[in-house]
Amino acid sequence: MVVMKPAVGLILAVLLGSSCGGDGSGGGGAGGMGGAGGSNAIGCLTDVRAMTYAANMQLPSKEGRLKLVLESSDPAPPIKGNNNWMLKVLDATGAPVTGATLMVVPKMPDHGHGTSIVPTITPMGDTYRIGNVNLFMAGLWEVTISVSSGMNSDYGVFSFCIAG
Ligand SMILES: [Cu+2]
Repeated sequence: MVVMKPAVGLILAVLLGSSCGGDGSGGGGAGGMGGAGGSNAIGCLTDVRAMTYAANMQLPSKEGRLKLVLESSDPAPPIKGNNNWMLKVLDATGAPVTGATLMVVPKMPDHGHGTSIVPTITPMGDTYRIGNVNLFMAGLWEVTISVSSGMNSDYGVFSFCIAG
């Protein structure tokens, strides 16, 4: 049983300043964090990589050993900013996998950056609470969830188009 220590980075400004310039779709560039009223064009609305959020959405892991069940997102669907997810992990027989070590890494594949805020993992019975899923800008995010538990080690990627 491993409980990861909450580790919240506060250097988001550094990240914002150094990355994120690549897509050319927005006029705002790196300063966009505070601009809640901005009218960023969301280029991912019809992106085939983006999944449609639904409570209890299921994702087979890459090697097919596990199933990741996103029971809920708060807020729902995921928004620009901090999100808290409830995730259940099922094994090949459909039984909940408890006591696993999870690693959750959000990234924007088209911008080549992640986030300095490390999501927190809190086991809650059969479910894991993933706090601080910090999707800090509009666009396509890929959230890789790696699970290791005994013999099972696998991962899945949830992809969402985050509105501005
Ligand atoms: Cu970005």
